[in-house]
Amino acid sequence: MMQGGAQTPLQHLTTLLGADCIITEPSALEAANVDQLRSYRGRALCIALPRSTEDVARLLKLCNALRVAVVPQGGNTGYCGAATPDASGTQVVLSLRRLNAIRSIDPANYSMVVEAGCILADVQRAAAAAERFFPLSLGAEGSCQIGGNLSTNAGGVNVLRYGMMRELTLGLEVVLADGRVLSSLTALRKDNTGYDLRQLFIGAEGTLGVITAASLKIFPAPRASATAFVAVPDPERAVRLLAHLRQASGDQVSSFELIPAVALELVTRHVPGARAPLPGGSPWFVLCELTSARPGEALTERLEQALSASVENELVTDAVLAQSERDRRDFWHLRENIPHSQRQEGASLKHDVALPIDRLPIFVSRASAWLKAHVPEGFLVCYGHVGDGNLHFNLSERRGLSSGALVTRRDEIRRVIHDLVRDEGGSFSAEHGIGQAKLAELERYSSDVELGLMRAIKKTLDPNGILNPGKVLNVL
Ligand code: FAD
Ligand code: 2HG
Ligand code: ZN
Repeated sequence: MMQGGAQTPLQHLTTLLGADCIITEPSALEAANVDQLRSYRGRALCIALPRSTEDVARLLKLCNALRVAVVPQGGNTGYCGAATPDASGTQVVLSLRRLNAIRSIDPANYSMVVEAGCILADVQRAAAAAERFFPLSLGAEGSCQIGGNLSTNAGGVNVLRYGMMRELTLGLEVVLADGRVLSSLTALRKDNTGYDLRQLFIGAEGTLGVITAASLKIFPAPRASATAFVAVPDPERAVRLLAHLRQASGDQVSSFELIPAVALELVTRHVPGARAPLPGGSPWFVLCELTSARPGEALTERLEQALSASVENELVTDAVLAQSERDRRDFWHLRENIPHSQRQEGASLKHDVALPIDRLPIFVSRASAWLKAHVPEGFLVCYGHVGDGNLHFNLSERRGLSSGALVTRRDEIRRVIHDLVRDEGGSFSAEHGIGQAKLAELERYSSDVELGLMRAIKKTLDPNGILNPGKVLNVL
């Protein structure tokens, strides 16, 4: 008890939810206090583990009254420090991992309602068990949560065909800062009843409300696929190959990932058993996949034909098609292990950028030329979801340098790269969000009108600034 009998915020929270919903155990707090890249470290007051939407509503109402900040945290796999508390020791980390029910699945309407604490892979499995497909797919799918996917508007490897999390969402249940519940778990495809409020919360990184459940689109399950690992001379030919494959396949391309030789080299060096599917020599590769819901569709033949024509047109220099599910998995294993291998290699800088696809090659060539001339401390590992114009334009520190040589130049390098992105009509934040890593970038690259509207929305929905303060937006 505090002097005079007043309760501390921790005591208030424990009284409200019960001791089994408030964690203060140091090892649990340690995991929540640090982001997965270990770039940010904070100190949480506690972790709150509510059991229901009503618990979340009561918690936020109390925190709003006490002016206690709340930091929602999903699987803590994000890249921008968006789920990390500050160092004050006063912020509550709110985990929805107990809200992990698949509430309903409606195969006839191609929709499902899931709670925000569901792990993404569990949602994919639930859809598959109903002979449907939930297409969001990314390297962290075994630990990230739907609430985090929604709040970062996650992308991944199937965006080209199915869209980002925003496009996959039909409705949301959200608890507002004052504890009111906005419940709109509709399964409607058409609904023009005023402003589309759900879109405000998608990609808001927990700064406007806490998402407790979502109504999601599901799709016919893929029943045929064809996957190829393709050598291309440069990104320009990769972009032209994509255009050709979309037309030649009747728009059945679901993934189209660009992989540079240097990334393949990192993976084969750092991941035991990984091996390159094609002989060396090519500077760039593409991993592409066609899928169809129609069983027995001749996708392999279609892909083979399209790739042969592309060899003749000099878009492609070599290609290998997966002959089995094992081959297919091995190809994807290489792609999915790039982030891990880059991490094993040492310090790195990440730039998650999006370009209009026709400007992507010129951006790569301008930015690479600048790096070559000005950044001897690092080498480029530029890969990504080229099918939707998203590049991970990352750098790794060269070996043998004094540790930190690259990272100390982070801001300067980032400025040049992001300015080049802007010059080519692109975005400095494609799929990983803003968090606390890119606040200054948002201010630099947004107009006064955009920033003014964002701040007005924040003030309206969270007038006391309790929801994930210091993330996305500096509120003046
Ligand atoms: P967290 O990191 O815990 O939180 C992210 C943000 O969401 C924070 O602002 C947090 O406050 C907020 N939040 C979490 N839950 C809620 C909620 N219920 N209500 C309101 N706000 C909430 N991302 C991609 O887009 N595409 C990729 O291909 C991709 N690949 C990755 C590969 C690897 C190996 C790793 C480690 C990460 C990858 N990511 C990728 C990044 C990350 O996995 C995604 O951003 C993911 O969507 C984050 O989910 P999470 O549950 O871990 O969220
Ligand atoms: C991916 O596409 C992820 O693999 C991670 O978005 C990107 O580590 C990165 O920079
Ligand atoms: Zn990515």
